[in-house]
Amino acid sequence: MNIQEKMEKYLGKAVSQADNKEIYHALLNIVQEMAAEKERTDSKKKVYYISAEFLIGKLLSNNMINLGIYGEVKDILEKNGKDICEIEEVEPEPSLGNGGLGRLAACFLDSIATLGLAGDGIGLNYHLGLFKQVFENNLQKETPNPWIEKASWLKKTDVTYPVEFKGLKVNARMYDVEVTGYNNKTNKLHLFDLDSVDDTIVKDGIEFNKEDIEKNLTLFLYPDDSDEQGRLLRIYQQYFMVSSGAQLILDECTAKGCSLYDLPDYAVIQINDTHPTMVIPELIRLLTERGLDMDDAIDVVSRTCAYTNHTILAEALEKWPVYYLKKVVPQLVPIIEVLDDKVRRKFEDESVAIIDRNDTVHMAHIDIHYGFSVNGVAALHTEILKNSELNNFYKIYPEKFNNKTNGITFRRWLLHCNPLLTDFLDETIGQGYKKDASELEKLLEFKDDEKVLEKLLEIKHKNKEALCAYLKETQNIEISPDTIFDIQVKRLHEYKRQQLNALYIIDKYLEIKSGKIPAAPVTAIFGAKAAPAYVIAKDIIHLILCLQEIINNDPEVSPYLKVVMVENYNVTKAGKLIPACDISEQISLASKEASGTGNMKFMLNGAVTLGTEDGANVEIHECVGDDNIFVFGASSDEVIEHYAKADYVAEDYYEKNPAIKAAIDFITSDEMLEVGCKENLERLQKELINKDWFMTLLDFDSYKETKEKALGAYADRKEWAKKTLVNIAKAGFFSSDRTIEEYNRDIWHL
Ligand code: 26Q
Repeated sequence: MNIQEKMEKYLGKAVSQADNKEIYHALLNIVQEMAAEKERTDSKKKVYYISAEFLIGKLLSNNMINLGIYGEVKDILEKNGKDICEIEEVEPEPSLGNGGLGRLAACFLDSIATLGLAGDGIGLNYHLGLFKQVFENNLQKETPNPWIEKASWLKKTDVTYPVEFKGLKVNARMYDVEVTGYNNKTNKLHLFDLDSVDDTIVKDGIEFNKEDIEKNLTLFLYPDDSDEQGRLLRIYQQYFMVSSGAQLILDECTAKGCSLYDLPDYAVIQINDTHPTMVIPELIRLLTERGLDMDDAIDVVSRTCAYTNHTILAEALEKWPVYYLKKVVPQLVPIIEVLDDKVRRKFEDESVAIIDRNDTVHMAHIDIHYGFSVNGVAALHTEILKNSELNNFYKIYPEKFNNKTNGITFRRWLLHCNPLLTDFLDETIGQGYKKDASELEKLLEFKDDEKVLEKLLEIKHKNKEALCAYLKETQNIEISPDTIFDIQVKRLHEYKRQQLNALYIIDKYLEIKSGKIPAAPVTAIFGAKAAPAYVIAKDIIHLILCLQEIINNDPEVSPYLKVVMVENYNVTKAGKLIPACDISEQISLASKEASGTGNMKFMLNGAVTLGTEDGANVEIHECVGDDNIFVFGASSDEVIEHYAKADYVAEDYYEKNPAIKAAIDFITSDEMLEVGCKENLERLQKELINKDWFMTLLDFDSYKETKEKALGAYADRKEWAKKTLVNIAKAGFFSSDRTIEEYNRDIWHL
């Protein structure tokens, strides 16, 4: 049966007679069947990528691309008067991640399957995912994001595991999502859930009873942790995930005939940040229950687990008071005490202890002592871990530390989101780059080919037109594709410095008002969710929304400058924004962004980076050279020194730099107070003058100067097109296929 016949059999009618929803369900069904036929059965050793987040995005089109039927389906639909893009709209987006870390896990699953490696994901099936963001009165409001429908990518299985908390026994049920490889076998993402979870306990936004664990356990991703109840719930979630995961791993290995002593020959567990760290004591517990003595169990687990660090922000490193663990998972406490005791016997250095003097458990320390590999996610990040943040550990275990610079899957971030560019690359350099991303460099031969350069500009313009239409339809905002699209999309965090971009916008607005007309009109586009309890982050969103209202409605300014804050930024929206970008804003305070992966997506789609020497920006700079990136700001060494000396005083910059003063004063100007909330705006203003922990003002002048250079360079269309071309050509290194090959070569040995 061909695909059209299959569709019609499922539909019970002609494709032309079916509506978009019916067609989506037919395709979902067919794709799931095809994916299942390619399931892998044949491996001894497997990697288990365990993560509290998998930001997989919509799956239909990507699965069809990977199964090699996308083109055929698109044609069938077209012949029957249907549009694949409209079918895509029907699919809800699972929001099972916050941002980079979750999206990385999704890209990795794609690459593991594409490279034909045996590797499954283990995570949680959050019913309402991360909240959905809506804007009301220029403020972020949070609402639930229900994404699970009767027919979805989730396949309910009969596999269940008992999980025990203090005073509560539950059964975890496993759901599976097929992970298709590009022209290759299918792996699985196992998501654990609890049958008794009840969505109806959510009231008023995202409020719910945090104590009713049987009803709330997998309701939301990372529920608000601003109070103790929220933090305890996080521990419930984490333990639920790792206990079910550990039981699954042991079951699969023993089914393959593995003796528990040989676990490392059958399984490697990649721990995605510290959120799944309890898998270490839990596995030790399960192994001792199954007959190993403690020392053997510790040895086996230590040779099975590997840890990836994604942050150097102290406040993001997980530390749990022992009494929290005693309240939720008392069975792990004696094991963690043994782990701590062994460390204390071996090392005098208090800073490497697992349980500190305040009876707090440092989760990362468990991973480092009792895992065999510790990796950072970009070259600079790994160096900072080795030389400062984790230096005391590096001195003990230099052989464990290694770098794995992040990557992105080109299937989603080029083939799917930018078909125009993909087709043009196919015509120009052949299709080899789809399997071997380094072949993108063939594009460099065309650096002086006028036709190729013109074509790249034309594709970008078309993608900008498509974004304009989308923003008009979804947010009723009108922008022009003939302006420079300057885009900053990522989670809202002070260290990412959306506020620096906002101050620049205010500065520009004030210049235009005073009669200084910019050479080229700019559209500044933002997209960002803020954690519900992160007050200053929400104030920054408020600032941007107020600027949007003021600037876009000012006829003196809006011909030259517009501001767009995209609502509910997610994977789907990323797919529409990134191909349309001219300037990619990657402006974190140097040393703070572990890697970044948005930076790579923009580069691959021909945007030019405006960025600090931070995270993977450093490697992007090395790849494209000085002429094809705009770099500014203090270096990571300088920043680290400022923190060490505590000599950065924001107020000095405010007092001594008139442009900075004017921009910051504007935050509480009459215009702003007319559209915004006094309390929020004053709080943000005070924060910037008196604290500014992430040194926004330190880099203001250098940002402004470099941004002007970038905007100026855009005017020479041919030279700009060359920069675009070099960025695309050099993006091959940032394929997650390369990253996964390195994980396998150095850590997993599958
Ligand atoms: C921890 C404890 C308590 C509450 C929340 C958390 C928590 C939740 C999510 C801590 C961190 C996260 C997510 C982190 C994250 O997304 N990190 C990003 O990882 C990317 C992939 O490696 C990097 O590219 C980014 O630089 C890094 O910020």
